[in-house]
Amino acid sequence: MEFRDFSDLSAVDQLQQLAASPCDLTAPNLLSPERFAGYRMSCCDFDFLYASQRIDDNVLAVLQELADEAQLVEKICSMKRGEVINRIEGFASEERQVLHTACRDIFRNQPDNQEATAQAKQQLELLQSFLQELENGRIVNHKGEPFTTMVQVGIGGSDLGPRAIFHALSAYARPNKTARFIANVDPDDAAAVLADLDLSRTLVNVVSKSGTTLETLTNELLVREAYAKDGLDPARHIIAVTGESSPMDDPERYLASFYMYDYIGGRYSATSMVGAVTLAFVLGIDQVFDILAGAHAMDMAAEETNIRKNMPLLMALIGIWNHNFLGLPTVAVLPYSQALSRFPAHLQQCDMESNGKSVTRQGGIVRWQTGPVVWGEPGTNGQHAFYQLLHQGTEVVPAEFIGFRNSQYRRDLKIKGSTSQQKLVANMLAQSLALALGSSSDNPNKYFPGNRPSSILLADQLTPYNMGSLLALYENRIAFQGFAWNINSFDQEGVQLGKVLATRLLAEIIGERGEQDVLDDDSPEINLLLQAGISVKK
Ligand code: G6Q
Repeated sequence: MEFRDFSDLSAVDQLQQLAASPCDLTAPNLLSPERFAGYRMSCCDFDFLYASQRIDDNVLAVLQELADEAQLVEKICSMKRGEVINRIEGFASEERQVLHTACRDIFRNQPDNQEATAQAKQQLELLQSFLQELENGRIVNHKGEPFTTMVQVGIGGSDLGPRAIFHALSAYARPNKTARFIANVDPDDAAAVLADLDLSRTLVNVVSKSGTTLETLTNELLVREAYAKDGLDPARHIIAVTGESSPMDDPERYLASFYMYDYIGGRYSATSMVGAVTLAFVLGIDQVFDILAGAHAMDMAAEETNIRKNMPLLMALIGIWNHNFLGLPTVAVLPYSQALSRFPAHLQQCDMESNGKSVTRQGGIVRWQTGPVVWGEPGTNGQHAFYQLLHQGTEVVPAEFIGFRNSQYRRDLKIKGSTSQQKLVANMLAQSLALALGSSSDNPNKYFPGNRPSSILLADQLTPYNMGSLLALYENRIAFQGFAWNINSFDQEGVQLGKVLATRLLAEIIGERGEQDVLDDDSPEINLLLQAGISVKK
């Protein structure tokens, strides 16, 4: 597969020229019914409405050229077949396949990668047997009672995706089943979760691909100690999800063990056992299959070469237009759904850890902007917080709204002629229009400039199936953008340095090194603090 520098693509020159005079959303009649009807596509239960982006047919045509020239669809297909694309040519790098899509490619006789899908199916079968044993009373607590809560202990990719999906779908939880999450090494995280738990009815799912993550191992010990204190045997309560032959790959220590594989990156692992175990415990296995089916459908949709029929590709290209050509440095993801309250946090990791890179696939320094800052909070809460800046601030922030026509619980009340769900959706649509159209006023303080881009993802209801599609929509979008920018979206070297320094500082705090060592140390960053008299010791 040929990876070319973004700035060498001829479409990039053309887009730069078009960006000199992009369409103005406040121009009279620009936002017409025809534009709304034309700049809209549907896929996997979602409508994507993009009339409020600063694009026109010319821009879309050149974005299509960019997609073709950079062979974005070919690249995603080859990723799914198992090409080793997690690498930097000529330099030590992870040198791995990227096969999270195989976890959900379980519905076809001829999956893209036979081996990875066979492993995914095998793990799903193991999970089904484990759930059956919980169901039929073969796995119970010491009093013969069923387990009601699963606590997932993990951090980063082993926490954010599963936690976001759990919150998104807890309306579908089976009776008397719930989940809690512990991630932070801050002891108060675990303490707060453990404070009100009946440990005897709780299973703990320790999730770590590497089996070496400080936070997770620490929290596992904290939990084990809590069981011991209550006179309970941790071996009857703790299960593990880890990489094959990791230090946690020790079935003796756990009630049950599941694998995830090295070709699944942490932040892309929500549809592997990393997410499936806790989600299946709470929701049941059928709902997990629905999540996988939605994700798989979106993976298939990502293979379409026409950008106007490929939702993740179109979103990726519009994102590139806003970021690289209109110069907008951030993206706000604004779900009008309380259930998606943790989804922006998951996307922050998935997007920024993937595309927050400055080195090309050939080890050169990029000469163009790569991943934007991603942030967001659920609406309407955000409206009462940071929307002031979105409407009248000096920073223009492209907004991605996500909303649903119906609520999940369908427990709603008509007040003043409308339900709360109708109010919610009306607010979302109104915000998008207000950002685009603005409003004139003689009072400068009440003037809204408008011409601020946004798009809307709209579905009937947040279900397991379309939660899966939504997850895969963003995963594929992130991969497409990384391919276009010629960066490796699948490693995370940038998180290492801070960890190394923290380990050295910790040694200092616990007094493993004498004063002399410190001054002779090859860690000038830490000596900076010490010589300035800044101490974290008590
Ligand atoms: C994600 C990253 C990172 C990882 C955590 C947890 O892509 O690799 O967030 O998921 O550091 O790692 P373990 O699962 O190995 O504990």
